[in-house]
Amino acid sequence: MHKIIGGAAFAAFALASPASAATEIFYETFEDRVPGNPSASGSGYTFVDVAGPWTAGPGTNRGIELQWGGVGGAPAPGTGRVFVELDTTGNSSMFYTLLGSGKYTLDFLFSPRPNVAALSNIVDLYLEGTLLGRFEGVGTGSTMWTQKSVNFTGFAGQRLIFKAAGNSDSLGAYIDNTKLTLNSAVPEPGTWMLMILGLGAVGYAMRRRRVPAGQLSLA
Ligand SMILES: [Ca+2]
Ligand SMILES: [Ca+2]
Repeated sequence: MHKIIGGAAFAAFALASPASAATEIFYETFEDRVPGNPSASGSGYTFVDVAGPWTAGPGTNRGIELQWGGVGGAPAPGTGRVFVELDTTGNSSMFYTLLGSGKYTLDFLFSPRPNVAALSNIVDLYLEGTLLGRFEGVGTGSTMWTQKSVNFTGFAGQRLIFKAAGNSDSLGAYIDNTKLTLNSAVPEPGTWMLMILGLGAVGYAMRRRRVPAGQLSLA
C-alpha cells in the first residue's frame, strides 16, 4: 500500500517538475518582414499587421512600423537593417500570445528615436494589464541601442504587449532583436487542481478497497 501511495506522489511530482532546459520560443530580428522587399534594400518605412510572432494591437490597430536603411537612425551594429518603431501614425502597440505557461525571459534591444524628446520616446511592456517595465530616453543625434531583459511568469493565452506611451505624435522609440525564452514550464492553476483532485480520488479509492500492489491503475 505504501508503495502505491509513493508511486502516485512521485507521478504527481514528475508532472509538476519544471523542464530543466530553457527553450527559445522565438528570436525575431524583423529582417525579412518588409513586404515585397525581403532584403530591405534602400531605406524607408512601412506599416504591417503582422511581423513574425508579433501582431499589431491590441486596441486601436495603428500597425507595426518597420523602418529600414537608416531612414530615422542607424540600426545597432550587427543587427541588420530593419527594426520596429513603436509610434506609427500615433502611439502603437504589438503583442504576442503565450502558447504555454511558465517562467519566461524577454530580451530585446531598445533605442530612443534620435532628436525626439523623452516624453515621446516611451515604450511600456505589459503582460496583459500588468506593467513589466518602462523604457524611455532622450533622443540625441544618433540611435543609442541598449540591451534589455525582463523576467516574468505567464500563462498560456496571456498577451505580451509592447505599447508606445507618452506623446502620440508619429515619432517614437525603437525595438529590435526580440527574443522570448521559456526557462521552465510550470503547470497552470487548472492542472494543479486536477492533480490534487486526482490524488484525492486515488486515496479515496484505496481507503474504500484494499487493492493489491500493482493492480491499481493511475490512468
Ligand atoms: Ca533588425
Ligand atoms: Ca511618440
